[in-house]
Amino acid sequence: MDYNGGNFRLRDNSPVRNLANPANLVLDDFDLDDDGNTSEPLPDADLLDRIVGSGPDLGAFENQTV
Ligand SMILES: [Ca+2]
Ligand SMILES: [Ca+2]
Repeated sequence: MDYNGGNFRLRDNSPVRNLANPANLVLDDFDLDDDGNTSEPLPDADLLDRIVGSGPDLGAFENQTV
């Protein structure tokens, strides 16, 4: 969204949304998002859902807009 300002979240229209391979995601073994579910993928860097839309986004932050 704002590279120079240090905001590395993806814009809604970013071409790299949904491009990551879900097979490469690591499980949330330590339940970092504290929702009691350790069989889901590790949350993103904001501790929000790692997969929104048709697949995980490239980068540390998942765009949460469907
Ligand atoms: Ca996505
Ligand atoms: Ca969890």
